Amino acid sequence: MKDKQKNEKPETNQKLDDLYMNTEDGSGQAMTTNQGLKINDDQNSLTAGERGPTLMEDFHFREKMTHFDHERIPERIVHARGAGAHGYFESYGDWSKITKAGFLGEKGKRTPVFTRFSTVAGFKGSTDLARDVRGFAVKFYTEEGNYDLVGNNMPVFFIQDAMKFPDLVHAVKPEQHNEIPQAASAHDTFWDFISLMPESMHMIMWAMSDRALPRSFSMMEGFGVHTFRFINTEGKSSFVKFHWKPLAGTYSVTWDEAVKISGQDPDFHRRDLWNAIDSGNFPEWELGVQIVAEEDEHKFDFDLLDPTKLIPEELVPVKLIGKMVLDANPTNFFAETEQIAFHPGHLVPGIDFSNDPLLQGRLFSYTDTQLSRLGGPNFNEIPINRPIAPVHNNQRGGIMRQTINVGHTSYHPNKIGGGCPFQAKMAEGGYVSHQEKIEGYKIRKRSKSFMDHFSQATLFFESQTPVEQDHIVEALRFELGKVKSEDIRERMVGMLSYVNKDLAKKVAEGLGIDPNTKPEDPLNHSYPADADPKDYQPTQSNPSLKKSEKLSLTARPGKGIKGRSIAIIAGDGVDADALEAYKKAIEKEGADVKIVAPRSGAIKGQNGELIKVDHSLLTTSSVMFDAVMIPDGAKSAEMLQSDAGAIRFLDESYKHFKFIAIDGAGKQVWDKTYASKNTDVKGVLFDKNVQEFIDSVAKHRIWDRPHAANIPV
Ligand code: HDE
Repeated sequence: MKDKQKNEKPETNQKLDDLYMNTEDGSGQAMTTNQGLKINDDQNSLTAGERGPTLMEDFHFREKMTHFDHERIPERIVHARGAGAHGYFESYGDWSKITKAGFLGEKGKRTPVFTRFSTVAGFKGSTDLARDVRGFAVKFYTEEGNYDLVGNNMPVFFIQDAMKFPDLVHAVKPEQHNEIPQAASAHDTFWDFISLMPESMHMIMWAMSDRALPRSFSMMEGFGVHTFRFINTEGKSSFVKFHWKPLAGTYSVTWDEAVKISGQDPDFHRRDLWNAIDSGNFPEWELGVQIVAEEDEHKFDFDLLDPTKLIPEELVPVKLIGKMVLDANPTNFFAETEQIAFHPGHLVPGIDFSNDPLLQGRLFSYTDTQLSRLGGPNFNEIPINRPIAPVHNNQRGGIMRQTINVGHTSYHPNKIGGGCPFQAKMAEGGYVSHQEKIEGYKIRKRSKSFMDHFSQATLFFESQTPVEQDHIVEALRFELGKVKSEDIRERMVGMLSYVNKDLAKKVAEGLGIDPNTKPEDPLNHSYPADADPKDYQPTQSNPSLKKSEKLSLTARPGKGIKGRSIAIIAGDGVDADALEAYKKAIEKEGADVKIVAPRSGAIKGQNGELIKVDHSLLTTSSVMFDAVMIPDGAKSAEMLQSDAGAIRFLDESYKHFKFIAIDGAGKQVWDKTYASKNTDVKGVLFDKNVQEFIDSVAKHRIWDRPHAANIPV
């Protein structure tokens, strides 16, 4: 791997080459001021006498301190915490029959991308493992200009109209009086708002499911959420929904792990992405599309323009059209990941909007927010944001303008400048918005076709496996358990009873409220002052599809164990050959192995070999790993069985449904655990070969462990 920190010129793609022009490398160079003056003393201020005051003329001190004082920019109002990487997108074919987008027009065509993943509610320094939606934003640097697919890891949204976005965000962010809690929806204002907005119920099911706790960015799906339009080379339009499908499969962690990971390593996802790329295990997703012909727009029992609805894959299959590979870490977090500015309105010919009212509102918000976040209208000139396609127009000036526009004219039409820059004909790549006939009154009113708020919430819940359903119940018990207001809890139980009676009953039991709590009347509080509330109450269609198996995380297993992390716990006297063979076999499959021992530094193998320790039992814990292994070695087992950290590691792994491999004398360590007291122990492999362990880890977790919840760690 190239070490980009040393500023070697990366060769991977055109965008990285473009960024290289703006890099700076101080190695072997003298330190200078921002004016290029060589600095002789960077340690001491210029003072009047040895013990006297600092002088105003100390230009070096002033420059250094002033720059430092202004180092921060406002964090994103939502999606503040994120991590990103460079890579490429490769088209699987020539898709010009459905879209004329050039980057999808040729088999094997590669386009550079930068992808940023994020949580939504937490501040920039919050934990990666908050229960939250994840942002999944991809900037394609195409030859026809930048195309941004700014999606989430859930295919629907909380609200139907952008007008409600500031309310939603104010409700979920820390409460305004005391700025508590951080990166958590488990508080009164969020659930107060939600309990009055039945349209949020489908998204609530997703947000309370395991989707909100991904194991890794590389193990989550991405969705464009809104319905967009594709326009083909003949100008024919169809509706399209975008999907990203991870090749590693879709996997999550449990809530108990998430809470513990947040303490152990709040950078868990960020580090995982960085390490995977650094070690050459590049994360990959396939881009999928669901295409709906224009004439089929009204054939569904929901409205395609309603962002609280998805198109079940059983109704319209996902067609895979390309692959994204993230293969280069950023060189500098601030310059790239922080300064990147996405916008769902950054389009290329062949892609257009639908009239989804949430999407329409987003089209205003994303440029607007950059004006305060990045300080002015020239943020498109920041290296990570500038297209690889040439930029020519008559926009001029503004704070921090970088481009030096030549010539006399900055208007159109002109003759002095030869009419340039000229407008491009459609055939030359000029963007033409799709013509759509619109007739109607200017009104503020939600369409009746948007009013079925529960059918898909029910579909989602009933399509989950029993384990996934239990997790939703537990999540709601936790979240609403943190809500102080009894009224809000009751309203929520009432609302949930429309999704699934059993779900509402179980949540009510956990909260200690009457499971027969009646839903509030009216249920929906989101209507105009002069409206009749009855006109805004949810309707219930009777969709033909009762179950959509693709909505379960289990529907998309990955192949193998690429991207997983495995702990081998060992002490002095371990069977070094066996340990080494195990490690090699696992690493060959693209997983990461760490040697964990009672102390840092190194341990000694049976025959005195030195084995480097990656973590002591103090600096890591089971929640950082997907599975654990204890190798043979009598002395090693003796050392580990008296180490509480090792015993807890095994018990906690068992509690979190992880596979455990125990070889030879390692059994003595296992026998010290709480877990070993169970008669019916599942997913613990005694003296099995490494392949069996690898095949088990590929299944991620063994959910069939009835006693797991009782392990007291
Ligand atoms: Fe965003 N959103 N959003 N959003 N969004 C932002 O833009 C907004 C929505 C999404 O990594 C902001 O540059 C409105 C849906 C991602 O930099 C802001 C509405 C989806 C990111 C904004 C929505 C998203 C953002 C804050 C409702 C999934 C992070 C900083 C109408 C399809 C991008 C910024 C990154 C960021 C507005 C709803 C995805 C304020 C008004 C739905 C992934 O402009």
